[in-house]
Amino acid sequence: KAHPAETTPHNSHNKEHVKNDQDKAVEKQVALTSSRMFTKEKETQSKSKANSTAVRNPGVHKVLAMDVTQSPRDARAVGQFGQAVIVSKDENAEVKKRWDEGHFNVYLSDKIPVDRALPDTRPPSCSESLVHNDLPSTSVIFCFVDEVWSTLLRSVHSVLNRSPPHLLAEIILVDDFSTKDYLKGQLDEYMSQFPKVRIVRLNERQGLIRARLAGAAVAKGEVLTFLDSHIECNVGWLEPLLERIYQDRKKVPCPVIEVISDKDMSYMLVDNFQRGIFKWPLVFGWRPVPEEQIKRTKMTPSDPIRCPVMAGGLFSIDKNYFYELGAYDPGLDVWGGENMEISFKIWMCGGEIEIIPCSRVGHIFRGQNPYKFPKNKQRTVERNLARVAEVWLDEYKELFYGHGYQHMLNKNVDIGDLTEQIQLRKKLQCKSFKWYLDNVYPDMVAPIVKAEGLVLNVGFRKCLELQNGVLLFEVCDLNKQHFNYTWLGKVRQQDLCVAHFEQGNGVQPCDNSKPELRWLHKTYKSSLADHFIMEGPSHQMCLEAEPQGGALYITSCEPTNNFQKWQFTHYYV
Ligand code: LR7
Ligand code: MN
Repeated sequence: KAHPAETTPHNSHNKEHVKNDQDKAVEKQVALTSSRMFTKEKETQSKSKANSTAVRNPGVHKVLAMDVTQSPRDARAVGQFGQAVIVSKDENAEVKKRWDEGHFNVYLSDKIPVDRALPDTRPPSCSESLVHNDLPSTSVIFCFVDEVWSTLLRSVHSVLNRSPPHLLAEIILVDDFSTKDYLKGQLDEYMSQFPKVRIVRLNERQGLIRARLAGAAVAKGEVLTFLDSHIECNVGWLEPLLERIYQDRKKVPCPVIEVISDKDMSYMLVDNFQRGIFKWPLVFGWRPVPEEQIKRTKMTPSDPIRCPVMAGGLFSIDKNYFYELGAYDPGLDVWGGENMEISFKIWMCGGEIEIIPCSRVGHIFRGQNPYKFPKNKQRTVERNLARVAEVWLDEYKELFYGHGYQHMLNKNVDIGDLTEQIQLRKKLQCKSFKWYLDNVYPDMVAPIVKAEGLVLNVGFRKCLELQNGVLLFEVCDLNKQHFNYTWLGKVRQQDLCVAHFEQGNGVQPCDNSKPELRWLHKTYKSSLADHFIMEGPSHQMCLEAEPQGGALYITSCEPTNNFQKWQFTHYYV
């Protein structure tokens, strides 16, 4: 399918749009910077239209820095240009009182103009970089539950004021069943002055994932841009994102997420070359791009940054591509994990996630969610993550469960039906998680097992062996005594696992939900580090080789007993 921008003539989506002064100013600026190049550009483009992935020509006009707030309405108001605001001592009680409404300084937010100016924090070359005239239009989707009034307004105004009108199809506010009255009639009334703003109301709490899906379902723009409801888009934020999608519809660009202080509401610049990553068990984090890579690829501060995982809240995506990818797993509840899901899906199924340094958006980072979770927060998030792990992680899902989510494998934990998600991955012929690690996130250390090789007894230098489904203790022989020590504590040879002895002959078919196959070894930080410890209901027991060297038995643990000490040939953690 062709890119929407190729089939839709410039501005056709925008028929009803009434021209205002800002529009005219934009047109003038575009005309000035591109009048001569435009015809030529059009010709060359039509030649390459057949192939939508072909790298396009550079753009034709400079990014529009059409920021009306640069000469603010009220220059003396607090917080202008993203300055920190110090509240006087006698206001502290009020600050405290209102803090929990949003888990940030709500009192202060209410004092700062909803259209305050921001410092232009882009790398200097960004204002010179060129973008195309016929970029796709976007629907901006904010979903929110019980968002603070002034913050929600500031988010919306920042989009209205700093987006070229011809590229902003609409702003969709999805109210995820808020309980606050001001988010009803008062919000409708306020927003009615902006023809581009639409409000969608959900009649039960869906959580941010399904709320975003509800917004996307009614969006008219060619691109979807998702934003949190407590952000401020900075100068020139939109065009660099859309330009990237215009170049390649499978690119999913994210702005640099800058920090709006939860305490003094100041707008803070973040370090260059940061990318989104995850650590086990699927915990999102920021890490600098490896120094070596910056040098090798001669990266400059304005170059797009390939990003293994997105933070989740702020990105643009071609609408058709979003649906080709099956959008979000609608089985994800309330909050959490959807950023992992969409990131793995994008990379493994042929797309790319990038941070675009020329696009910058501030976000209020809060210590706590200011809204209630319909069910327990931890259980909601871990259920979401387990869904993602089951669908996308292949054999690496053991690393996820092995980092603190062992209990999720319990047969009575219900993570819902995954049939459709698994089918989708097949249908899209997505690559393996191993491919993702090797190609997208090669600096991630992810050994598939904790240890492997022979399992040698320190006291009596013989090894564990499985023979006809029985656990034996024999002269070491690498050909037949190779075991894995897995993230879930299994001592495994192919499909067989060493079992706690009371449970039979010491060997059982491996099954991650069986606690009787779990042995603590090595990572267990105690004097028993190299023992195989079997945890009983009230005590610990250890695997021991009989001093004469024939038999194995289970007995109470003794830290200094060498006949209870076992070593794998290789350890990876
Ligand atoms: O049930 C809900 N319904 C909603 O509509 C819960 C939340 N929401 C709304 C909420 O009002 C807000 O606008 O969804 C948006 C995101 O919720 P936040 O602001 O509580 O999330 P966060 O900023 O703490 O968390 C990050 O991770 C989330 C995981 O599900 C989402 O992906 C958020 O969008 C994401 N935020 C960012 O990426 C901003 C940068 C944070 C970082 C790192
Ligand atoms: Mn947020």
